[in-house]
Amino acid sequence: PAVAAPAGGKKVIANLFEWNWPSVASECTSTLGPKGYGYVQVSPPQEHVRGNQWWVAYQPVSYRIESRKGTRDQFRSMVTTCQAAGVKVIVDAVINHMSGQANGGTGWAGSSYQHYVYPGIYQAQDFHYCGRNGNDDIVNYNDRYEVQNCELVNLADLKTESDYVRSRLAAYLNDLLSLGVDGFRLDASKHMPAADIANILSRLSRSAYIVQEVIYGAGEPIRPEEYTGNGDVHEFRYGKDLARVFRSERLAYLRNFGEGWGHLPTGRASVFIDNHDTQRDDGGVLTYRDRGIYALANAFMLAWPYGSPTVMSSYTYSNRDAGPPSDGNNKTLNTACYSGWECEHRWPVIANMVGFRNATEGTGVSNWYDNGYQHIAFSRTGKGYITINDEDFAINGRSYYTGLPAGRYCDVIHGTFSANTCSGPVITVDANGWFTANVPAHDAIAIHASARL
Ligand code: LM2
Repeated sequence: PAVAAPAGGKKVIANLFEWNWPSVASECTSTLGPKGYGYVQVSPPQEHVRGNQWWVAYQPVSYRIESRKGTRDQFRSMVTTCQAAGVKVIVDAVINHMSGQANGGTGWAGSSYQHYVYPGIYQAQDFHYCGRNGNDDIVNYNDRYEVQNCELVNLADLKTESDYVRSRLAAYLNDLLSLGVDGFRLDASKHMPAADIANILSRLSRSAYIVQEVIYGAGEPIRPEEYTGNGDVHEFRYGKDLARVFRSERLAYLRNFGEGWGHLPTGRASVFIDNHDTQRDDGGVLTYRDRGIYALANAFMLAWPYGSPTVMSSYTYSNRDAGPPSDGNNKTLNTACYSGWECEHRWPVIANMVGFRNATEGTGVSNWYDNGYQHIAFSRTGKGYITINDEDFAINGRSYYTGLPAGRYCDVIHGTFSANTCSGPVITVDANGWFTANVPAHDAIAIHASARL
């Protein structure tokens, strides 16, 4: 049985892309728990092909929990540590395919493999051979059969309609559940029929949070909506549309962002500004390289009540294929934030807005304001208020109606609230629910009920 994110509670996911297990564990304790993140998403934990590219993780050769990111024991201990810090763990599960190397070899943990033979796990009969395009690769995304029966970049495509393959995949997921994990991001879900995923999930030993990767493509026959019966679905239009709005349109257009733009139902949408694929392969999206505007876009995502947000956390790269900082044997090094790793989830604006999301959970939007262009503001009714000024000029001396109880609130965009003190500016809401403040160009102010002095 699968369930979506539980109502209420802390729902923000931090995607610690390619972090090793000891580093994930210490981040849960030092930062993710204290800042209010509800989940950490980790990169694929199973044995994979060797190499220093990040994408070796997406080429499984066995389901041993042993990878460049750590051993089974380190993984188990990471899960326990994160949960003790109040952070649930979501695993990126690669279940559509195995490796794509034309020649076999030896995996990270020592398992030998051939392209369609993974001894003791899968044999040639367990894979699809679609008989198209000369090499069985997917070419035409307008053809449902091809997308679900041919190979994604030569990756050996599992026959997910077969009872044996389903049971083997469920055994892998159940092993992860036995190690305590709380949910799965199902990689390449679009390449598996929704009914196959439903069958695999029906074999799970307990409920788990499910998010499926189904990349929206205009006019394509396979649609994200087909998968909502299984759990949440990544809404790829969100980050693309938001980037366009920030780069070349108007923030004023965001007043009905989400379902009003034709995106998935809010209760099923998993949203993000960028992920590990789009930051590399989709020139349009905002990424850590956009710095202040990236922080503002994340602040909007965390303030706006649509979908379940994921905050991306990247390592620094210039070459698309380059793996994370690692030792001479391609073992991933411990994370050093701001030195080879971007750690967007720690940026003060982003980390503090997680607290805003938690404080305003379950409330709607009211008091929308826009100037027709790049200045917007809105309340999360009774609990919070944000104004974002993405104009090239400061907006000074304006008054904002928040509807919040009178009081002194920490501006969490410029200060951190802790132990009842604010390290930045304090915003005073008067008895009628108004405050007056200056907002610099490309900046914001945000206040909420859990950061009130
Ligand atoms: C995904 N979602 O559906 C992941 O989010 C994405 O990152 C994965 O691609 C993909 N599906 C497969 O799990 C990455 C990466 C590719 C890489 C594959 C497999 O973006 O570049 O492909 O993982 O490691 C690489 C080579 C490719 C080669 C393939 C097989 O780039 O040229 O194909 O390995 O050897 C011949």
